[in-house]
Amino acid sequence: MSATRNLPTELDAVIVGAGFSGLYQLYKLRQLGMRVKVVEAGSDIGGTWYWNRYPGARCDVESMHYSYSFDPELEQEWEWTEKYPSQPEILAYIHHVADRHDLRKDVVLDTKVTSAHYDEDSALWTVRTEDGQEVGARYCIMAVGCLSVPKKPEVPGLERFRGDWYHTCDWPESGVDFTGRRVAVIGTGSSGIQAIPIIAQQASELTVFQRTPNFSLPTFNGPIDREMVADIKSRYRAIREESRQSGFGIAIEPPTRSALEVDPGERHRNYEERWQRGNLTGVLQAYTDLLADEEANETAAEFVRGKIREIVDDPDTAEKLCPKGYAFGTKRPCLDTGYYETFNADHVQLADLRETPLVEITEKGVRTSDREYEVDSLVLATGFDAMTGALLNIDIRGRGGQPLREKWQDGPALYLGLNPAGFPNLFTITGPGSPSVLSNMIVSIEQHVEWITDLVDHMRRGELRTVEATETAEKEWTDHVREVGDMTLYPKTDSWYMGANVPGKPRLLMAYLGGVGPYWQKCQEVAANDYEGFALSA
Ligand code: N01
Repeated sequence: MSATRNLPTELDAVIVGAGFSGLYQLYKLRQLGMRVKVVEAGSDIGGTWYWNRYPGARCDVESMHYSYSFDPELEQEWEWTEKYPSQPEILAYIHHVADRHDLRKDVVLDTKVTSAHYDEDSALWTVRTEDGQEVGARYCIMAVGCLSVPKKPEVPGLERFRGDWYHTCDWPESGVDFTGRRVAVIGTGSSGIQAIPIIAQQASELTVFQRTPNFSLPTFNGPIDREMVADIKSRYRAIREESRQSGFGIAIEPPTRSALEVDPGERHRNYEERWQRGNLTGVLQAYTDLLADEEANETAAEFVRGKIREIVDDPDTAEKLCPKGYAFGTKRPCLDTGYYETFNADHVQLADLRETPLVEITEKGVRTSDREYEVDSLVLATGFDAMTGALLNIDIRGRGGQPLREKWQDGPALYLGLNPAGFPNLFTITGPGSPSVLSNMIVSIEQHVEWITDLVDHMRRGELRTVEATETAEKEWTDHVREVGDMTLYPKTDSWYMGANVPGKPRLLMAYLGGVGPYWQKCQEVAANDYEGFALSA
């Protein structure tokens, strides 16, 4: 635990959020000898992995690739136990890193940042917290996470419900035992799909309320393969570097052929072999055009549907679970352990909200257009106000007092996904306009933190006071992000990547699809060219 909940009144930098990104940023800025604190709303460190404690929570990047690379001894010493790391194991890892580098002493917990205002005369940020504290700092770094503001379903009545209810991303630390209870789960994204099989093992009855069926692939999770671990550890440096240069932040052999130039039999065998790998990139990266061409995509989508029809006994349920009408991969695909199989159990039923929409939550349960489902417990797996939600929840004001909310009313605009013009010395880690959620997050986090740290070091050495993106650079980059996105199928699908899950939110692709490697190269070029596109002043 941190020593105190009190912030000093002056710092060199304030970091908001104590997840993977905030903790690493603290480590790096402390190396520069700066006075830094991390301010965290939660009661402990861990960010996403602190809050998302729902049953079955697990990362869908393999353990050996979902860890920091900055500490070579740590990566040799740490032993993951499973192919995919569970939430408790990732949290234990984060705690281990914090202890190893004595990070906790500079983390202020249970303290929510409510505003960050820039003062042009002093060139300082004033950061205020819900409990009335105020701190001035040269730099303000938003490490607030991309998926940290929960979204509830837009239906009335939750306050009337007499049973107990939970959102997957704010789960009780003591856990929940559903034994003998009638449970409803609303939402079939990654969180719902991971939680449902575990809840089904406990509940006496489980009803899954599905609006949009999702594509989900099996993890084939299990004890980690020790030979593979030894092999990776023997060449970790090279693998990390390859990941940094790759498309999605995980080194894989890139595809070379179109799905449409391959004979259907061979294509099926290829998909089958990749399905058995139990990862996200296998099937999705089988061919060059799966995320760019509808016809090519349909071959993979139909392969997955075939699997669903094989696994689920009841043909009617299987058909309802089959995703249709959008391209495979353009809504975040899921990895599961026994998800489709769960629907073969007699006490599990699927309520298709496309046929009978959700109307309200009642005192006793959930009402759809055709009936009321009485339940004891309700689980909301309804997702997040992604990418911009956590930033816009804070009253951030830049030059001339301009609110970030006003600047972004038509959607987020930042240069390189790192800094919005008009907001000097404010940085976002894995912000909109960077590869972010369309990459292995830890790889992208490390890139951003290191780039920001180098820039701050450059500023200090040159006795410079402010750095901010120019309007021109910001516009060119934002246009580029959109153009690259438009070359893919992503913008055609209503997804949280597009902001489409939150009513009224501007609809645009918020992550950069140009690839982790090319993006990183661009960031390095910008730095090498005297921070081209940024205005630096003394
Ligand atoms: O949220 P989601 P999530 N009525 O937005 C439904 C990461 N993550 O928490 O699709 C009825 O994906 C909504 O339906 P629809 C990962 O990046 C990673 O599951 O909008 N239904 C959808 O089914 C992931 O993508 C991991 O039609 C409503 C569901 O709720 C991201 O977090 C694990 C509704 C929300 O799905 C978010 O995942 C978990 C309404 N009014 C999460 N509103 C791993 O690493 C929403 N829904 C494995």
